[in-house]
Amino acid sequence: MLTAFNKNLSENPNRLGYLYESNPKEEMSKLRTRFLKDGYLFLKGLLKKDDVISFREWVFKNLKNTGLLKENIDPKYGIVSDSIYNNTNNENFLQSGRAQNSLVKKQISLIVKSTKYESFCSQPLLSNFIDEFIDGISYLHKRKILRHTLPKSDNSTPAHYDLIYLRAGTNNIITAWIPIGDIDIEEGGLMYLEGSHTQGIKIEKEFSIKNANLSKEEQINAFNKNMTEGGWISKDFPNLADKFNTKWLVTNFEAGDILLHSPYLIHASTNNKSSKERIRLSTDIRFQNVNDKIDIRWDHHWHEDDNL
Ligand SMILES: O=C(O)CCC(=O)C(=O)O
Repeated sequence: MLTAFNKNLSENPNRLGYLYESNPKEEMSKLRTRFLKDGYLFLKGLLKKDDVISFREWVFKNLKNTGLLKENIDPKYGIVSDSIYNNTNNENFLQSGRAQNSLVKKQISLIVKSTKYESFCSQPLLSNFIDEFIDGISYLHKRKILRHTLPKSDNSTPAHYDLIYLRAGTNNIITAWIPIGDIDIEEGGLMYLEGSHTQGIKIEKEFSIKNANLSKEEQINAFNKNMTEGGWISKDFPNLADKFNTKWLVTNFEAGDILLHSPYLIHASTNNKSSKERIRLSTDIRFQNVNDKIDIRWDHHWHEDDNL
């Protein structure tokens, strides 16, 4: 059963579907056309499975002494320790679904700045693909988000589209969401609201009309007075699918898979209900053509108190 924010997404099977798999070796023109039509590409096995697993292992090894992981189990499995729930500041925990204890936060802020993470995110298999896909030289935004979503958390990512947070640059942004290890459907990987990039364009137009009287600085602010809390579109996912008469698209992710999405596509995630008590590890990073206008607010390292 898929749940998020106390709603059951599995209740109406007509509102759920699977992501369409693309082969990264398909002709680039076909992949570009599919991205424009669907607002996303689910690239099966773009990265080498072993490289992804070994990066996962490295991340969890560096979180070993924080109390996050169950002891006496190889850290690469990312099995959560029960004690983390006791050490967690509940309010923040509920907001993010991520451990908020200071050791974990400190360690993650170091990992985010590491050469290993930088090179994982800019590895040639991905950067060459993006360069070819945009037919130019890609730029990777420095603010790269590394998420570890805990099982048994009531929280997940509310529905939103990315441009809300990136309004001060080009709208030709491509987000890459990378599962760092396998993420089964019930472990709450990313999901897309089918066809919603067209809605995202409309919603953003409405916001720009509402925001027109605000200062330039407020207009680009995802948290200005016209936005909902956190810049989210909704926390009621079944209702959103009904409203737009569409489906949430989910899948079982394997290490090596990658999602690419348009900055207007509405996406979210469900609760991590891992029966293996496995932490959902992923990163989401943003690319654009280096020639296009860059939102300089993204020129810093992400950290756990970054509001994203
Ligand atoms: O991983 C998540 O739960 C959210 C990721 C996200 O919002 C994104 O990739 O843009």
